[in-house]
Amino acid sequence: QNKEMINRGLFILFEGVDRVGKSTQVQNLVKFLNDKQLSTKAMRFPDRTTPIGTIINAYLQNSTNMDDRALHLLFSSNRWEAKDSIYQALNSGVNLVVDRYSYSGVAYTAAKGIDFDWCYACEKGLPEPDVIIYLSMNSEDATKRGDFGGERYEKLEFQKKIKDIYESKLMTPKWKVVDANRDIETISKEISDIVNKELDIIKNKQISTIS
Ligand code: NYM
Ligand code: MG
Repeated sequence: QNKEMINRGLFILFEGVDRVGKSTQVQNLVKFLNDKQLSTKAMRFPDRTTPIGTIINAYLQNSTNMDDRALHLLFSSNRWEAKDSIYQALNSGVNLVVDRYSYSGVAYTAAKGIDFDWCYACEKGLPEPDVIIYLSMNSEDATKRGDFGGERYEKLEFQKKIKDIYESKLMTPKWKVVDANRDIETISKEISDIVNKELDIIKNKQISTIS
């Protein structure tokens, strides 16, 4: 088949604080798109399966400590090391549904009081998502959800700071804000409607980079 005839894949990103239901919605959207015969893969950051991801995982599970900036750069490296496979998937027509990316990186480190622009700088040049879906929920409700509190960062006061950085410094009019405090099917339906609209608009645009 002629290469020009393949539409590139869409880069769809889910962002939000811990326990808002991103992973569930990623799974549901991947299934929705594959059921429509649109080849789609899930991806997540941090990718804990690489050597860099192993170090990040040890930190998140509280078994090692690390300088905040050193850790930030590892999270960023963990995206840079995935860059080629992101382009490869998109250019071969595979949609990617991604659970966290650069915006998590900036929000979580800046919430520690580290300069926002410093945090953002190492993300510049990475492939940019076409669609960003931000799952929004009140921090008190999110922290009451099952499994919350097991990993580092899962503390109410810190979660509120992260939410504030997402919503006051990272969010642009392009972000799709979805109310995550509803039942799973209602949320999935709203998300699949959003993505259906974007599929047609975006498929002929070049992949841009974070700037
Ligand atoms: N996290 C995630 C960061 O601090 N920086 C990053 O760049 C990324 C991608 O890792 N609490 C944090 C957010 C989460 C934690 O992610 C693990 P998850 O989605 O819970 O596996
Ligand atoms: Mg988590």
